[in-house]
Amino acid sequence: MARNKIALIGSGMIGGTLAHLAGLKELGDIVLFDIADGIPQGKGLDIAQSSPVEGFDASLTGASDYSAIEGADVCIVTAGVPRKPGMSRDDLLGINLKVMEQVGAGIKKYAPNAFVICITNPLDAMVWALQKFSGLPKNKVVGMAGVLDSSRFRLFLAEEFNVSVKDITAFVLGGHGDTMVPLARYSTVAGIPLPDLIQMGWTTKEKLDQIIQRTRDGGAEIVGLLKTGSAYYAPAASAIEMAEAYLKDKKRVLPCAAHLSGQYGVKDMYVGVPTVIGAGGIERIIEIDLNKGEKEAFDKSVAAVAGLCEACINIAPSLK
Ligand code: A3D
Repeated sequence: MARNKIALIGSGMIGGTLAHLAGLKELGDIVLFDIADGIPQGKGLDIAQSSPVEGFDASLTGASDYSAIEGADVCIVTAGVPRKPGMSRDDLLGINLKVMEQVGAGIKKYAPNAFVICITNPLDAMVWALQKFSGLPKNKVVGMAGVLDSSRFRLFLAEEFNVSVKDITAFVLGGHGDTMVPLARYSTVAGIPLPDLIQMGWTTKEKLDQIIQRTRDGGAEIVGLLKTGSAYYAPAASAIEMAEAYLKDKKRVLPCAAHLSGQYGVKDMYVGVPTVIGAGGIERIIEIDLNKGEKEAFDKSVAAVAGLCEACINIAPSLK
């Protein structure tokens, strides 16, 4: 059986890290693509030269022509610009929307059967536009945000409770980052929900609120430290988990920005919800009952995403 083919569209900080992780995990042969000629070729060659040391078999090539992604099984899109200190994700909309138009056309022509994972910000609006520009089935185009947001939440909770990150599950809904909606009653330490842990004296409501706020600001905290760009190790690891779930038909339950067609009362938008990812792409969207406070927070998040989609339509009316 031939190896899977993974196309990384955008070979910057996240793209290079994706290539390294996909190689280490032997997910398939990897093509790095970027408009900055030389970068994808150089990163591909560098990572390929680590393969004898690490002991993985994968071909790594770089290109600045879309024909190189032909027949890809998975495309992971990071093309565009990241934030600098003082910028919000939404400030990137105008530039990155144009990039999504080019990327969508490239995928439509050369990799129409791929599972497409978008990472470019502002995430929920960019993945929505990318699906429309590419014309690929909605269950095959998904945004990475929830896995990262919940991973950040899990880390901070593990540190607070002094337990392994492995034993923490976190449940987040809504748009990426600032409007993320963490569901404390579905977030647990080995099955014990966070509200119970407050009662057991493991933490306090105030501490938990601080952790939730730090999670929401997780991206900005790293932008503030790096000063020249945004996070890339954890975002890359998160997208690789989604790609692996698809390629290995693992039926993982992962929070993703998925296309909603009425679930949670939302139509034709991408918003973070729990999904099942397997060989069919997004195979299921898990719809849970929200209580009043959760519903209010979720609706606020949806309204923020809707505003961004409107802004996209103003720039590119064909998206309507
Ligand atoms: P960066 O290192 O700048 O890489 C982006 C790459 O895209 C560069 O190499 C550019 O040359 C390339 N590029 C620009 N325009 C095009 C184009 N038209 N076609 C092909 N390639 C192009 O950024 P990064 O890797 O750090 O971040 C990439 C994106 O991910 C940014 O939009 C970030 O805001 C976003 N991001 C999202 C998350 C989420 O959780 C959703 C987290 C972190 C970063």
